[in-house]
Amino acid sequence: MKRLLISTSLMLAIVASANAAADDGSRLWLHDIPAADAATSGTGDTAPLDIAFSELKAAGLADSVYLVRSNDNKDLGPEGFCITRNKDIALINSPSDKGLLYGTYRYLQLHRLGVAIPADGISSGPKFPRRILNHWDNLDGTIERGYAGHSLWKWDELPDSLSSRYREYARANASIGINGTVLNNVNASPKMLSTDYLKKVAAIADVMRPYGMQVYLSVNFATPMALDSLPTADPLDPAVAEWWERKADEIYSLIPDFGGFLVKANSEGQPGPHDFGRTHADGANMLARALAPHNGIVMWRAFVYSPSDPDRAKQAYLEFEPLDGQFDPNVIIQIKNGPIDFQPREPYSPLFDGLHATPTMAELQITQEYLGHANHLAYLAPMWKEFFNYVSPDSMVAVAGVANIGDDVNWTGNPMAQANWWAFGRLAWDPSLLSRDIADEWLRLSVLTSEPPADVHSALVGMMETSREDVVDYMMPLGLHHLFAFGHHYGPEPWCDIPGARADWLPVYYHRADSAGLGFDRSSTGSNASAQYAEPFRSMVDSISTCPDRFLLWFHHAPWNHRMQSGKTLWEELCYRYDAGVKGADNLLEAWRTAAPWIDPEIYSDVEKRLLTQTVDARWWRDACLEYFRTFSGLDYPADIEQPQRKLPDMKKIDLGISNYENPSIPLLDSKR
Ligand code: GCW
Repeated sequence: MKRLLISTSLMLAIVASANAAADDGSRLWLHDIPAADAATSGTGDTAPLDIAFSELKAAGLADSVYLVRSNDNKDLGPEGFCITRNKDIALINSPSDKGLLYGTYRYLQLHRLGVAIPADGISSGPKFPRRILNHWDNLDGTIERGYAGHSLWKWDELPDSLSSRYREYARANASIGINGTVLNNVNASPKMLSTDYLKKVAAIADVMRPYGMQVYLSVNFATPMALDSLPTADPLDPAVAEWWERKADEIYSLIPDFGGFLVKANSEGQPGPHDFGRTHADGANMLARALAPHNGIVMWRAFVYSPSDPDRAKQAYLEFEPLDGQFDPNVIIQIKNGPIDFQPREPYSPLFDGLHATPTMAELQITQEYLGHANHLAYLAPMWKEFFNYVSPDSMVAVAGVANIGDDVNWTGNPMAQANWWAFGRLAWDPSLLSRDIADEWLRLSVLTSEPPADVHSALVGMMETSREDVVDYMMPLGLHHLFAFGHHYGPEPWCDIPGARADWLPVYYHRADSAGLGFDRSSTGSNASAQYAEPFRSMVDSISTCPDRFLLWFHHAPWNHRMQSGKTLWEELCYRYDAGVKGADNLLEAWRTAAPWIDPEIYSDVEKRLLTQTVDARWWRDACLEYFRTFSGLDYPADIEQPQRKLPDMKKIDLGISNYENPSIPLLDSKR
């Protein structure tokens, strides 16, 4: 066993700094550990170890924690670690320096949480070798679907000037085990691969490296044409393949540990191999061959929906399943969790069932594009757990999360949305963790200034746990999806029908309300999307009598008087679901208010304002959807729900859609609360 024992003499007491000054949210879950003290100039192979020492030193634990590099726990993978205790000394043990860094951060978290290391120690290794953030950041500093300010990456200042936030970002990610970042939007500018920009990327990569983070880039498939005037980007043209090989050589000469490419091809107007009569496999493999000599990978997205079938939910499977087995080994197909697009609830994507001979990875969305942006609380760990319940993490080689991070002081706009960044990292490391434990730790490491009474604490955890389901209930319960106003994906416009727009961008395409009922028939009597799933899910959702209520209107056009599993009719259940969503939003606010004394005042009032907006928006959603669907059902509301307040003609007069794209908001009609 190779051993490396190090300790320093400094012994400081941990000082809870959270109470000392107003909290602007910038310190994330790393509160008590002063970032400046944990700075390191370390570069090269031992940099993660240098950082681990600095962190322990800054926390005053350098004397009581030993880092041991050993090969004893190989089955936890190269990044895994064990923490054991011998009297007053903690031993962190890993085969790699990166593993020691991860173990150190975990130890520091447990220490702050007051969790004692059990007698048999703690062993932990990451489920997915690649745990990656995807930034949809544009080179002009805007962020597609970003709600926390502008991009962190200051391209105009790079490479000469480095924002201090790059290191803070790397550190935050390392502290939760995230080991990769795609810096730019999948709607990628060809300029990203210009030499000038690659030097900027290299400067960022130098900051990420000591923290164990690899940098990746999204690439535009037609870059050789746009950047170097090649007449084609045909993947089977030798000159094109050679261009990419040279580009890869250039990238690796600047960034030796570059991770690889993420590609959105032939999707929403992006160029791709289909433009040249080639397949996704032709395109992906050509890039993969350019990267293979450098150990780089291609993450090829399956988010495609060329209208080859009248049901958009089927299209990714239709395009990719026939290509199974045709991809090079360093290609991973990156699949959104659901078949459409990050809706508040979707069934899992059947493409996970369709690819057997091709490595896959899940793309989850941390930014709340469809869950109330930075205004609404929606703690997403329960949603991701739900997904991993259907699709085994064992079937994937990596996981990506579309980041919710911008240059706002508190990183994520809504302070509570930091929990989703944290939760993504925690679940990417270990998808078997419980979402309530993840929430509990985050609350104690980030938001709470001192420990509240047990009932308050559990109300806070409870509010996080139910919040996503509340959003589903007041926006799109029972399998409804995409009822958003056109463009910004914030407010409801179930009636939205824009002449000339793609049908599958419009709510009426998805909900199909008529006097007979509601929902999209994707069963064998309809589009037969259910047939893309493996058994037993296929049969379960195909039959209206066994389809779970939560997916009913995704898979069936159900009659208004359909008997739900609850025993209520569809119409009644719909009304009660929207009502439950509104009540749920009220409860979130209530729970938050009970916790006020234990939360920093600045964060408290910021979140309170947002929760208030959420209660108003929830009612707007309920009113818009129920009033509109009632024009089809012709039925009355149950007497025991809070009755919708607004009338359809009034709501239709307010344009929540494309003309308010830049600054979506639902007018605060009811802010008296
Ligand atoms: O959800 C849709 C978004 C687009 C996004 C696209 C994608 C980056 O509305 O903004 O583009 O998905 O995932 O490619």
